[in-house]
Amino acid sequence: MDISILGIPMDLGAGRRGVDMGASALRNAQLARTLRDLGHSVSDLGDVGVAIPETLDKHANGGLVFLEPIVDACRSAAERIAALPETAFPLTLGGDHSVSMGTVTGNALRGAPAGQGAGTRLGLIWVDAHTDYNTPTSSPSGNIHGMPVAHLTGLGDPRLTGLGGGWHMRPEDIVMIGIRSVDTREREALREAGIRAYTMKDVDQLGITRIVAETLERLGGVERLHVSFDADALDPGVCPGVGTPVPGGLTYREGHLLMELLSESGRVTSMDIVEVNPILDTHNQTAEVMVSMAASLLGQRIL
Ligand code: DIR
Ligand code: MN
Ligand code: MN
Ligand code: MN
Repeated sequence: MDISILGIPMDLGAGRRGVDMGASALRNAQLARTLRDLGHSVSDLGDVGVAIPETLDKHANGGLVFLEPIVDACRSAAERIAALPETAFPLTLGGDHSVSMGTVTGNALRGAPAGQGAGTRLGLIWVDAHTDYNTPTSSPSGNIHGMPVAHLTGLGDPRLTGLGGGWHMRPEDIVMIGIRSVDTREREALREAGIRAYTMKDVDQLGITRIVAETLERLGGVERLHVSFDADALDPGVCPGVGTPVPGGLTYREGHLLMELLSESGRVTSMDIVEVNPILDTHNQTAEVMVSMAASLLGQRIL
């Protein structure tokens, strides 16, 4: 495969500093070499430009912290990804999870005809402890990294929902896995939208194998399939370098089995790795684990 790595070193959407260094930590953990060793051709496109928080007025936009620079970074990421050749596999590195408003949009717009609402039908597998389905009005924290999925479906601030020029995700094309932290109003909105979310209880009860089978069946009709992997989906013992750790997460093997089965399906066309925070990590363990997850999704096998 032709893999295109793109970094979005942004921590403007998170409550704690340091995820802007995640892309660098993943590169340092031998991401490109690991994927080349699997036989892929890998090109690193470098980073999208992101504003430095210390140079900005935090509340320039009535309440929504750092909204404008987040929109700018997401737009740059979307444009870069949308312009990639059809055959490329974009592997995007955050950054906090608000970068996925740009990456998912860019992937949906690849090869799409120009025009209002244009875009391919993209399936989204959101691997996360959180559902990230807050809007500016429902969010208890005000942090935009808790809001990307809602904005991708068209709910929330028009500057963020407008990134796709009228294109939005269909809620029925979204599946979440690893969920164990949902805010009250977020829960109501998720139910209303009809998004399929597999909680950690579902992982315990059904197992990853059945969850992947159901997910691939549900997303049978999509043209592209994007995996957005928040490092906090994995248990904090496995990935300690995250800003919002929640106990009771996916084990190391559950994470790998999920990636291995998705890889075997041959249907995944792009991936994000987000929320790796080297400041909070121990010896780059979280970046190393996330590189191994990408390797499993991109064809690494035990035998
Ligand atoms: C919480 C935490 N639901 C919020 N979200 C996080 O701030 O909206 N998402 N940490 O990754
Ligand atoms: Mn997230
Ligand atoms: Mn999360
Ligand atoms: Mn987050």
